[in-house]
Amino acid sequence: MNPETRPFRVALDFGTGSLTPFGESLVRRLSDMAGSYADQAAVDSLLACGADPVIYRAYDAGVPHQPGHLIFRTTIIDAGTVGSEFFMTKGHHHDRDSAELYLGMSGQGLMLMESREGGFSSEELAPHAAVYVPPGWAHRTVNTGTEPLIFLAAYFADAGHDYAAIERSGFSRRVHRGETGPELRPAAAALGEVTG
Ligand code: PAN
Ligand code: ZN
Repeated sequence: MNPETRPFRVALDFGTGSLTPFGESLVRRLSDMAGSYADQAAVDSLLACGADPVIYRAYDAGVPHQPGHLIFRTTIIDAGTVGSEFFMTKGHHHDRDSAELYLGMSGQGLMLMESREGGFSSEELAPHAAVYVPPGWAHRTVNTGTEPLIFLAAYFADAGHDYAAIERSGFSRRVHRGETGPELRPAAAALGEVTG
């Protein structure tokens, strides 16, 4: 434990996701997420016409990354799609398998979770809902609504983030805007739809 860390409080704005007095710690644009979306033609044409939208941002409470501490941060995923696939986070495993707790603050979304053993689960994330991510489950959050999706996540300070496996093989399911609402589709089928 860092003996210099005193108890503190932050102001949480449920409407914007800001975490005062802290500033934005992360901004990910479409160009930062190469390969994440199934429809590469849609990615290319957005980038070619100069549109490189911000997909999501995060505010971090600045807790030290030392064992025993609990990191917490808000994420704001804008509403939108790339092709028919909803805006989402890159998704990751934690280097050290450990749990994480998500709390919905505003908007409507879906969490995709996948275990190292091939298990899959999806849970809706919305205000008044908390989603528990057990140790060893990769997680990605998808904004399935028309407003920004805002949530708070808390995880162990020594968990670390491993993006490589997800960048390599993605999640087994993708979330698309369907005729009647969000549709969870097998990743292979989603790719087939784009290329076929
Ligand atoms: C979250 C995520 C945040 C951004 O705080 O880090 O939503 O998503 P990516 O890290 O996948 O870009 C969390 O799960 N932290 O562990
Ligand atoms: Zn995480």
